[in-house]
Amino acid sequence: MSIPRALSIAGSAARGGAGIQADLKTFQEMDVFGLSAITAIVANHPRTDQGVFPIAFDAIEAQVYTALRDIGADAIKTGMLFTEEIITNVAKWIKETDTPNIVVDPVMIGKMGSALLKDDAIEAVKTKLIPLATIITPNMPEAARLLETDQPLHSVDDLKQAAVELQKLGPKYVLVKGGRLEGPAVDVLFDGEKFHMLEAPRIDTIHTNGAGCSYSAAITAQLAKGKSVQEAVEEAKKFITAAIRHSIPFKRGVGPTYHAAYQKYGETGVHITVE
Ligand code: PXL
Repeated sequence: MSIPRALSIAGSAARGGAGIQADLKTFQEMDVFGLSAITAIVANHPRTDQGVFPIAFDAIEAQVYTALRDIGADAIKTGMLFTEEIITNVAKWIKETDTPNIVVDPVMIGKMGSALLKDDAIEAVKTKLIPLATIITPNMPEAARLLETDQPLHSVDDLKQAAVELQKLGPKYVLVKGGRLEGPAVDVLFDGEKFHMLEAPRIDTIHTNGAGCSYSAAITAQLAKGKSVQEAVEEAKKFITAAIRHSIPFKRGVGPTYHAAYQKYGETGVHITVE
């Protein structure tokens, strides 16, 4: 017997809702065999207040090498890569594999405020990693940052324009996520020709820690299963909308989304239009 496999190269989030933890929970929900390579640990030290603990480069290389050599991957997702050295090498490793589906989530700042990417590493994301991507999944601030514009994105039209510009960096598809829009949460998927608008109702909650990670992990899982990019994004949007609808406050700060929600409760609030 065989099942689809997905490798996440990302940070470990001790709070359990984002990063590698979100990715593996999402892969499991979708019956995809999850593999991980941890680049850094995100957790707050109670005395020093240190928030990011990088992993030695050799340990990152060992994880990627072992995962791909012993198990293999039908899709690879990148999340928190943190440094230029890691980005450059992840790009090299991706080029060396025959994995057909590459999802690049260009994470920069966590919902709890952690810096997940060094400022001097953004250029490497743009020039080395994004050109290899099947799909990139920036949110609105990340899209603006990648485009080096001081103009924040406000409207669905801004998202569409950003998607067109970002596609020029070389990924096959761009998904600009409209989680920070006013009104419904509309995401724009652009394939170089058509726009797919995925609309979900705005859910009134602050508890969305790891929503971006989980959304792109769901896309990764669906691609690993052989779905088209459009199908993968549609299923993932339903998954993350349900997960946000049923998100969990827990004890302190921004709570996580609930990864089991889509399986348990389904989701009928997502609507798609094509232009
Ligand atoms: O959601 C972005 C994110 C990605 N990766 C790690 C994180 C976070 C947010 O907290 O901790 C490791």
